[in-house]
Amino acid sequence: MRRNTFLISDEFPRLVRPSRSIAQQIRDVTRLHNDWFKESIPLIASENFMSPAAREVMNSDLHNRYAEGLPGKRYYQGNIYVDEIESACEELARDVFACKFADVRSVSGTVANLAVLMAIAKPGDKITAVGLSDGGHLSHAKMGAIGLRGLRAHNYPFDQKEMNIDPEGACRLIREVKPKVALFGQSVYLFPTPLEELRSCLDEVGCTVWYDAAHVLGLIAGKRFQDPLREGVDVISGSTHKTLPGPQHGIIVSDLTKERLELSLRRGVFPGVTSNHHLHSVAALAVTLAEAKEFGEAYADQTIRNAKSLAQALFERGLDVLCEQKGFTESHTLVVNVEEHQGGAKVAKALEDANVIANKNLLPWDSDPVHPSGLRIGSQEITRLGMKEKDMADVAELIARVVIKGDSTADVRADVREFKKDFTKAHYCFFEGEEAYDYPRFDGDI
Ligand code: DSN
Repeated sequence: MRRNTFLISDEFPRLVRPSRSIAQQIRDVTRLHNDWFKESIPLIASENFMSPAAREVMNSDLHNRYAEGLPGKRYYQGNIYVDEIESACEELARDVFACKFADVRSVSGTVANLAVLMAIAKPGDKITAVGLSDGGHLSHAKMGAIGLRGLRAHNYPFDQKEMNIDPEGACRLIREVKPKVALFGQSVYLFPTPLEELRSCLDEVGCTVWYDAAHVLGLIAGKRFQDPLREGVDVISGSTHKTLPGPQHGIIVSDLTKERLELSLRRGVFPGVTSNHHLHSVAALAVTLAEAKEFGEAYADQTIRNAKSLAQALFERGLDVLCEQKGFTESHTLVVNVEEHQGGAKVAKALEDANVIANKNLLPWDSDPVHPSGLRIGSQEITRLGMKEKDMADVAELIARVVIKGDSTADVRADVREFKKDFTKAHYCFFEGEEAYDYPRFDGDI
């Protein structure tokens, strides 16, 4: 059975095979993983798959090279084509996000956040952010990047019914704390941040307004959800592999509304928090941004429509999907309170057993991160696999059979496999219709 491959001994916490056989087994297990996802319904709100064209450049010699610095100002030779690719990637990012500045060298979203923190704040400064249980990200918390930079964090009051920052309370906090930086953005992101409502108090305090768009970057690229740079934000950071279906990488964009911002952001990224910046990922990001220009609006539209339809279909089957009165969501994410069905951890595990991959999540009233009451679901990856509103009823039924009806997970798994056969190809990209999860395989064993 794929769930226990005996790669590591149960008795001794170390590898138990000769190296050649371990390498072979790693190949086998990796292939099992790929095959498993092909037969599963992927609903993790922070994941996606790269397009065939992005995958091709990702699997290139660029991966083997170094290119510290900026195009034309490198510390290494061998960067003639790298410079072209990186310059094109920056230009595409400026175009897609309609802004003056883009840096595409952060190797992840959290690294991009660290770079922004290096650029716009000093140890001891105050920052306001969304709290973890309200959907804030680890890097926005004391235990993450904000703490590492030595900042003092204050969390906005959160309206649990609206599943959003309480604008009046947030304005009061901002006026009282007078932060150097006001940070927005969430990992459970159902509705746009009320930036317009916060604008006068942010202007009054004069803080730098920073928006972590990781979860909704692909929606913003598709001109949906919200337009932070036009709503008073100075800097956007993000990972590039959630709703934006690119490589695991990071990005920073800005309209350079504050003095010296360009230089500080550049220095924050390099030499601040990166040396080499994963050139294969920059190429894959460039291809992804080119695809976002062409297909981004249709993809973002369908992603949001699917999230709403899936939420409605789950709600109709008796699940406690949050924010029914507000149409459940305006993003790719929906959240279900599964406390009465044994909680998020058990429900997510049972769904995994049925090849439905989603994750447990803290809800604003939870305190135990190991046993939260929420289940977070994202519609972006299934949208890229070609699912539409009508398919959401099938997905909801498969989920409800596990969570509500208590059907055997083996039975549901068999039905998920059958259902998924129609959804294995990539959409909203160049080479549309190519297999989504196929990777090169060599013949023969190691
Ligand atoms: N914590 C990740 C998530 O939202 O799943 C993002 O880094």
